Amino acid sequence: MSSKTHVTPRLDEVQVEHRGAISIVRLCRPHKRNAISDGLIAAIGQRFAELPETTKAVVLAGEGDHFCAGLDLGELQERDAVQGLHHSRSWFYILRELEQGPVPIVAALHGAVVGGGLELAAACHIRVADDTTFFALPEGSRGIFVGGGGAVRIPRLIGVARMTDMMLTGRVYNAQDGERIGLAQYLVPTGQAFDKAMELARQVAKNAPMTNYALTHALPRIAEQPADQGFMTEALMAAIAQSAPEAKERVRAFLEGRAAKVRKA
Ligand code: 1HE
Repeated sequence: MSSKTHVTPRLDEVQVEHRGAISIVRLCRPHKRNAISDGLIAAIGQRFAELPETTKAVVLAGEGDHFCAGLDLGELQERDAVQGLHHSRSWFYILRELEQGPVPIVAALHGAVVGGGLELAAACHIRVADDTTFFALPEGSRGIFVGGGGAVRIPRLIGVARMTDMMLTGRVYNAQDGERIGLAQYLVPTGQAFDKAMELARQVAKNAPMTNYALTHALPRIAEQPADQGFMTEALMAAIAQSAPEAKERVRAFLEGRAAKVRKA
């Protein structure tokens, strides 16, 4: 974390468990509703940086009744402008490492997914919400602004107009409406977000590694490029992916009737 090397990661507040090819990263600060302190964001960065090569997908979850209450507002009070700039940059650095990291991340959401908690979720690749989930950006009412990459990532999910409304008016989206507008791709009954996220992560882990690499590294960049450059990057990525021996074998398996067909949903 370039500008915040003095921060001691609170590794006790971000626990990791490995289940085969899936690693579970869990925010464990439930008494503060998983509010993200400097030590907690540093620990998230360290936990992801230390994932073993055997990890093929991650489920990110929160302990307690809420996924994450956002920035630890207690620490905000002590920061001046320059420290605030470095603080924001440290979030960008860490969340970019998640978004463009080695493996896809499935966020299992429940309860509050607010402020920096929504920014964290937005850096993940798939979001699964259960019925208890609610989404908000209370920064507006706290007199501040997003600062963890939300101004870039959240409009990509829901559009500038909806994010502007959320911050101007304090609008809270419930789970159903959150899924409808694109804050989550999946909506499941209460208490089932983690299991659904695990199921999806297992599916993701079965993909050819180059496909997952293309989705975590190439797609976010292509989406930011002007169309003409994006088409070229896409073509280059496609050429690399299809030339991998694993891609050839998977296509052969389908042609020989050994692979699953796409079934009607
Ligand atoms: C906190 C935080 C926090 C809880 N920073 N301490 N985020 C917010 O503005 C959301 C603020 N939090 C809430 O609205 C509510 O706490 C919740 C809806 C998330 C949960 O409500 P509830 O009733 O379950 O819990 P609680 O009683 O409000 O909170 C329990 C404790 O957690 C309490 O501390 P305690 O010592 O009195 O027990 C709260 O003070 C503490 N707590 N949330 C610090 N956020 C990169 S920039 C991002 C900018 C932002 O994220 S701004 C939005 C911040």
